[in-house]
Amino acid sequence: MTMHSRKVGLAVAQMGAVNLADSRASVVKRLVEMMREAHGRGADFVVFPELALTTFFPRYWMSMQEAEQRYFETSMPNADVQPLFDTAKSLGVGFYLGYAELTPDGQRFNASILVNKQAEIVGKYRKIHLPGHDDHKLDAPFQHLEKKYFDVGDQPFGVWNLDEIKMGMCLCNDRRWPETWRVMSLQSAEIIVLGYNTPSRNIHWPEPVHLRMHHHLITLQASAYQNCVWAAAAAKCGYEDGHHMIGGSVIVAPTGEIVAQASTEDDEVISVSADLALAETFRKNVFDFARHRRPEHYRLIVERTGPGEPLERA
Ligand code: CDV
Repeated sequence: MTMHSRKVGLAVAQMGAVNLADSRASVVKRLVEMMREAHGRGADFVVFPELALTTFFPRYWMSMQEAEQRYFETSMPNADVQPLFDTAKSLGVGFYLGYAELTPDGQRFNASILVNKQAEIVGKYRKIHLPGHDDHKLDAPFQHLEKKYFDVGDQPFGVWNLDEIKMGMCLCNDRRWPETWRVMSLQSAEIIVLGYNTPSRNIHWPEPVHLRMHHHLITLQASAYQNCVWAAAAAKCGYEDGHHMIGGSVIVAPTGEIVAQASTEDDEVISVSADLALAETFRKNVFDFARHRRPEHYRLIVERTGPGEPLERA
Protein backbone atom coordinates (compact mmCIF):
# COMPACT_ATOMS: atom_id res chain seq x y z
CA MET A 1 0.00 0.00 0.00
CA THR A 2 1.37 3.48 -0.79
CA MET A 3 -0.03 6.61 0.80
CA HIS A 4 -0.45 10.13 -0.54
CA SER A 5 2.70 12.22 -0.27
CA ARG A 6 3.10 14.55 2.71
CA LYS A 7 6.39 16.34 2.20
CA VAL A 8 8.28 18.30 4.83
CA GLY A 9 11.47 20.28 4.29
CA LEU A 10 13.71 18.77 6.97
CA ALA A 11 17.17 20.21 7.69
CA VAL A 12 19.94 19.43 10.15
CA ALA A 13 22.34 22.22 11.12
CA GLN A 14 25.54 20.59 12.28
CA MET A 15 27.87 22.78 14.34
CA GLY A 16 31.62 22.81 14.33
CA ALA A 17 33.45 23.53 17.57
CA VAL A 18 32.16 25.94 20.18
CA ASN A 19 35.24 26.89 22.17
CA LEU A 20 35.39 28.11 25.77
CA ALA A 21 36.07 31.64 24.56
CA ASP A 22 33.02 31.80 22.27
CA SER A 23 30.16 34.01 23.48
CA ARG A 24 26.50 32.93 23.39
CA ALA A 25 25.84 35.81 20.97
CA SER A 26 28.46 34.53 18.50
CA VAL A 27 27.04 31.01 18.70
CA VAL A 28 23.47 32.21 18.11
CA LYS A 29 24.71 34.20 15.10
CA ARG A 30 25.98 30.93 13.61
CA LEU A 31 22.65 29.23 14.31
CA VAL A 32 20.77 32.10 12.66
CA GLU A 33 22.98 31.93 9.56
CA MET A 34 22.35 28.18 9.23
CA MET A 35 18.63 28.65 9.74
CA ARG A 36 18.64 31.15 6.86
CA GLU A 37 20.55 28.72 4.67
CA ALA A 38 18.13 25.90 5.53
CA HIS A 39 15.17 28.14 4.72
CA GLY A 40 16.79 29.02 1.37
CA ARG A 41 16.81 25.31 0.60
CA GLY A 42 13.12 24.94 1.39
CA ALA A 43 13.35 23.72 4.99
CA ASP A 44 10.29 23.91 7.24
CA PHE A 45 12.18 22.63 10.27
CA VAL A 46 15.83 22.73 11.43
CA VAL A 47 17.52 20.44 13.97
CA PHE A 48 20.36 21.95 16.02
CA PRO A 49 22.71 20.01 18.35
CA GLU A 50 22.63 19.04 22.03
CA LEU A 51 23.98 21.78 24.37
CA ALA A 52 24.22 23.94 21.26
CA LEU A 53 24.84 27.27 22.99
CA THR A 54 28.12 26.44 24.72
CA THR A 55 31.12 24.21 24.55
CA PHE A 56 30.47 20.63 25.72
CA PHE A 57 31.18 21.64 29.33
CA PRO A 58 30.64 18.17 30.97
CA ARG A 59 34.22 17.45 29.88
CA TYR A 60 35.45 19.87 32.57
CA TRP A 61 35.45 19.43 36.35
CA MET A 62 34.23 22.57 38.13
CA SER A 63 32.03 23.57 41.04
CA MET A 64 28.29 23.41 40.54
CA GLN A 65 28.09 27.14 41.17
CA GLU A 66 30.55 27.87 38.36
CA ALA A 67 28.77 25.46 36.00
CA GLU A 68 25.39 27.03 36.68
CA GLN A 69 26.69 30.55 36.16
CA ARG A 70 28.61 29.85 32.97
CA TYR A 71 26.66 27.22 31.12
CA PHE A 72 23.00 27.00 32.16
CA GLU A 73 20.00 28.98 30.86
CA THR A 74 17.45 30.15 33.42
CA SER A 75 14.83 31.08 30.81
CA MET A 76 14.05 30.27 27.21
CA PRO A 77 14.08 32.22 25.04
CA ASN A 78 16.43 34.66 26.74
CA ALA A 79 18.09 37.77 25.37
CA ASP A 80 21.00 35.84 23.81
CA VAL A 81 18.77 33.30 22.06
CA GLN A 82 15.99 35.74 21.06
CA PRO A 83 17.52 36.44 17.58
CA LEU A 84 17.03 32.74 16.72
CA PHE A 85 13.36 32.88 17.74
CA ASP A 86 12.92 36.16 15.79
CA THR A 87 14.48 34.65 12.67
CA ALA A 88 12.34 31.52 12.99
CA LYS A 89 9.21 33.64 13.16
CA SER A 90 10.11 35.89 10.27
CA LEU A 91 11.07 32.93 8.04
CA GLY A 92 8.29 30.63 9.24
CA VAL A 93 10.73 27.87 10.16
CA GLY A 94 10.42 25.59 13.21
CA PHE A 95 13.39 24.22 15.11
CA TYR A 96 14.81 21.88 17.77
CA LEU A 97 17.49 23.21 20.10
CA GLY A 98 19.46 21.59 22.92
CA TYR A 99 20.64 23.58 25.95
CA ALA A 100 21.39 23.27 29.68
CA GLU A 101 18.34 24.21 31.73
CA LEU A 102 18.42 25.52 35.33
CA THR A 103 14.89 25.55 36.76
CA PRO A 104 13.62 28.11 39.32
CA ASP A 105 13.75 25.42 42.02
CA GLY A 106 17.37 24.58 41.24
CA GLN A 107 17.04 21.46 39.10
CA ARG A 108 19.48 21.09 36.23
CA PHE A 109 18.57 19.29 33.04
CA ASN A 110 20.20 18.55 29.70
CA ALA A 111 17.15 19.78 27.78
CA SER A 112 15.80 20.34 24.30
CA ILE A 113 12.83 22.20 22.90
CA LEU A 114 10.61 22.03 19.85
CA VAL A 115 9.68 25.44 18.48
CA ASN A 116 6.99 25.91 15.82
CA LYS A 117 6.81 28.27 12.84
CA GLN A 118 5.31 30.99 15.01
CA ALA A 119 8.37 30.71 17.27
CA GLU A 120 6.28 29.21 20.09
CA ILE A 121 7.82 26.49 22.27
CA VAL A 122 5.49 23.53 21.87
CA GLY A 123 7.53 20.83 23.61
CA LYS A 124 10.37 20.34 26.07
CA TYR A 125 12.40 17.21 26.71
CA ARG A 126 14.86 16.52 29.55
CA LYS A 127 17.53 13.90 28.83
CA ILE A 128 16.79 10.52 30.38
CA HIS A 129 19.89 8.42 29.57
CA LEU A 130 22.71 10.44 31.11
CA PRO A 131 26.10 8.90 30.30
CA GLY A 132 29.40 9.31 32.11
CA HIS A 133 30.15 9.69 35.82
CA ASP A 134 29.87 12.13 38.71
CA ASP A 135 33.33 11.75 40.27
CA HIS A 136 36.51 13.54 39.25
CA LYS A 137 38.56 11.06 37.20
CA LEU A 138 42.04 12.46 37.72
CA ASP A 139 43.71 9.96 35.38
CA ALA A 140 41.31 10.50 32.48
CA PRO A 141 42.31 12.79 29.58
CA PHE A 142 39.00 14.62 30.05
CA GLN A 143 35.79 14.13 31.99
CA HIS A 144 32.24 13.15 31.02
CA LEU A 145 30.31 14.62 33.93
CA GLU A 146 26.72 14.50 32.75
CA LYS A 147 25.83 12.47 35.87
CA LYS A 148 27.26 15.30 38.04
CA TYR A 149 25.80 18.33 36.29
CA PHE A 150 22.36 17.04 35.29
CA ASP A 151 19.34 15.46 36.93
CA VAL A 152 17.67 12.55 35.12
CA GLY A 153 14.75 13.78 33.02
CA ASP A 154 11.49 13.89 34.96
CA GLN A 155 9.09 13.22 32.06
CA PRO A 156 8.74 10.25 29.69
CA PHE A 157 9.67 10.49 26.02
CA GLY A 158 6.99 12.56 24.30
CA VAL A 159 5.55 13.32 20.88
CA TRP A 160 4.16 16.74 20.01
CA ASN A 161 2.09 18.20 17.20
CA LEU A 162 4.60 20.49 15.55
CA ASP A 163 2.99 22.34 12.63
CA GLU A 164 0.86 19.25 11.82
CA ILE A 165 3.80 16.85 12.15
CA LYS A 166 3.96 14.30 14.96
CA MET A 167 7.45 14.92 16.26
CA GLY A 168 9.40 13.27 19.04
CA MET A 169 12.78 14.23 20.46
CA CYS A 170 15.64 12.86 22.48
CA LEU A 171 19.27 13.73 23.16
CA CYS A 172 22.53 12.08 22.21
CA ASN A 173 23.03 8.94 24.35
CA ASP A 174 19.27 8.28 24.23
CA ARG A 175 19.67 7.32 20.57
CA ARG A 176 21.56 4.17 21.53
CA TRP A 177 18.61 2.72 23.52
CA PRO A 178 15.82 0.96 21.59
CA GLU A 179 13.28 1.90 24.29
CA THR A 180 13.73 5.58 23.42
CA TRP A 181 12.49 5.07 19.90
CA ARG A 182 9.78 2.53 20.65
CA VAL A 183 8.15 4.71 23.30
CA MET A 184 7.90 7.53 20.75
CA SER A 185 6.80 5.35 17.87
CA LEU A 186 4.03 3.98 20.11
CA GLN A 187 2.84 7.60 20.28
CA SER A 188 2.75 7.64 16.46
CA ALA A 189 5.86 9.79 15.97
CA GLU A 190 6.57 10.56 12.32
CA ILE A 191 9.90 12.32 12.81
CA ILE A 192 12.34 11.87 15.69
CA VAL A 193 14.99 14.54 16.09
CA LEU A 194 18.06 14.70 18.28
CA GLY A 195 21.29 16.52 18.90
CA TYR A 196 24.55 14.95 20.07
CA ASN A 197 28.06 15.62 21.37
CA THR A 198 29.98 12.37 20.94
CA PRO A 199 33.67 12.51 21.89
CA SER A 200 35.67 10.38 19.45
CA ARG A 201 37.70 9.03 22.37
CA ASN A 202 36.08 6.78 24.98
CA ILE A 203 37.54 7.50 28.43
CA HIS A 204 36.17 4.26 29.94
CA TRP A 205 37.94 1.72 27.71
CA PRO A 206 40.27 1.86 24.66
CA GLU A 207 37.46 1.68 22.10
CA PRO A 208 38.70 1.87 18.49
CA VAL A 209 37.83 5.39 17.33
CA HIS A 210 36.03 4.25 14.16
CA LEU A 211 33.40 2.46 16.27
CA ARG A 212 32.02 5.78 17.50
CA MET A 213 30.80 6.66 14.00
CA HIS A 214 29.81 3.06 13.25
CA HIS A 215 27.57 2.79 16.33
CA HIS A 216 26.10 6.24 15.75
CA LEU A 217 25.04 5.33 12.20
CA ILE A 218 23.78 1.78 12.81
CA THR A 219 21.75 3.03 15.74
CA LEU A 220 20.09 5.74 13.68
CA GLN A 221 19.48 3.48 10.70
CA ALA A 222 18.10 0.49 12.61
CA SER A 223 15.95 2.64 14.86
CA ALA A 224 14.41 4.65 12.02
CA TYR A 225 13.54 1.43 10.19
CA GLN A 226 12.23 -0.57 13.16
CA ASN A 227 10.08 2.34 14.29
CA CYS A 228 8.90 3.64 10.88
CA VAL A 229 10.14 7.18 11.48
CA TRP A 230 12.27 9.78 9.82
CA ALA A 231 15.30 10.45 12.02
CA ALA A 232 17.35 13.64 11.96
CA ALA A 233 20.49 13.94 14.09
CA ALA A 234 22.67 17.04 14.53
CA ALA A 235 26.25 16.84 15.82
CA LYS A 236 28.36 19.38 17.58
CA CYS A 237 31.76 18.26 16.39
CA GLY A 238 35.35 18.92 15.49
CA TYR A 239 37.97 20.07 17.99
CA GLU A 240 36.54 22.03 20.92
CA ASP A 241 39.65 23.48 22.56
CA GLY A 242 41.52 20.40 21.35
CA HIS A 243 38.88 17.82 22.31
CA HIS A 244 37.59 16.00 19.23
CA MET A 245 33.96 15.00 18.72
CA ILE A 246 32.54 13.05 15.77
CA GLY A 247 30.53 14.69 13.00
CA GLY A 248 28.34 12.52 10.81
CA SER A 249 25.09 14.43 11.15
CA VAL A 250 22.45 12.52 9.22
CA ILE A 251 18.90 12.35 8.02
CA VAL A 252 17.64 8.76 7.84
CA ALA A 253 14.46 7.64 6.06
CA PRO A 254 12.02 5.06 7.52
CA THR A 255 13.63 2.61 5.09
CA GLY A 256 16.74 2.77 7.25
CA GLU A 257 18.64 4.49 4.46
CA ILE A 258 20.82 7.55 5.04
CA VAL A 259 19.42 10.20 2.70
CA ALA A 260 21.70 13.08 3.73
CA GLN A 261 24.97 13.14 5.65
CA ALA A 262 27.34 15.94 6.63
CA SER A 263 30.78 15.67 5.07
CA THR A 264 32.66 18.18 7.25
CA GLU A 265 33.27 18.75 10.95
CA ASP A 266 32.20 22.39 10.67
CA ASP A 267 28.96 24.29 10.60
CA GLU A 268 27.10 22.55 7.78
CA VAL A 269 23.47 22.34 6.73
CA ILE A 270 22.06 19.16 5.22
CA SER A 271 18.47 18.90 4.05
CA VAL A 272 15.91 16.69 2.35
CA SER A 273 12.32 16.80 1.32
CA ALA A 274 10.99 14.12 3.70
CA ASP A 275 7.82 12.33 2.64
CA LEU A 276 5.97 11.39 5.81
CA ALA A 277 3.81 8.97 3.81
CA LEU A 278 6.83 6.67 3.60
CA ALA A 279 6.68 6.19 7.38
CA GLU A 280 2.97 5.43 7.13
CA THR A 281 3.60 2.82 4.46
CA PHE A 282 5.94 0.90 6.78
CA ARG A 283 3.56 1.33 9.74
CA LYS A 284 0.70 -0.15 7.73
CA ASN A 285 2.73 -3.09 6.51
CA VAL A 286 5.70 -4.91 8.07
CA PHE A 287 5.49 -2.89 11.30
CA ASP A 288 1.74 -2.78 11.82
CA PHE A 289 2.23 -2.60 15.58
CA ALA A 290 -1.39 -3.16 16.57
CA ARG A 291 -1.54 -6.36 14.54
CA HIS A 292 1.87 -7.89 15.24
CA ARG A 293 3.27 -6.70 18.58
CA ARG A 294 2.95 -9.07 21.56
CA PRO A 295 3.50 -6.93 24.67
CA GLU A 296 2.49 -9.80 26.94
CA HIS A 297 5.82 -11.39 25.97
CA TYR A 298 7.87 -8.21 26.48
CA ARG A 299 7.16 -7.76 30.22
CA LEU A 300 10.80 -7.95 31.27
CA ILE A 301 11.52 -4.75 29.41
CA VAL A 302 9.66 -2.76 32.04
CA GLU A 303 10.11 -5.15 34.97
CA ARG A 304 13.91 -5.36 34.88
CA THR A 305 16.52 -2.64 34.55
CA GLY A 306 19.54 -4.93 34.29
CA PRO A 307 19.92 -8.59 33.29
CA GLY A 308 18.75 -11.32 35.68
CA GLU A 309 17.93 -15.02 35.72
CA PRO A 310 16.24 -16.73 32.72
CA LEU A 311 12.46 -16.82 33.01
CA GLU A 312 10.85 -19.90 34.53
CA ARG A 313 9.27 -21.91 31.72
CA ALA A 314 6.20 -24.14 31.95
N1 CDV B 1 26.56 13.57 25.07
C1 CDV B 1 26.44 12.22 25.08
O1 CDV B 1 25.43 11.67 25.51
N2 CDV B 1 27.51 11.51 24.61
C2 CDV B 1 27.59 10.08 24.63
C3 CDV B 1 29.00 9.61 24.74
C4 CDV B 1 29.52 9.74 26.11
C5 CDV B 1 29.17 8.17 24.37
C6 CDV B 1 26.97 9.46 23.39
O2 CDV B 1 26.19 8.50 23.54
O3 CDV B 1 27.31 9.85 22.28
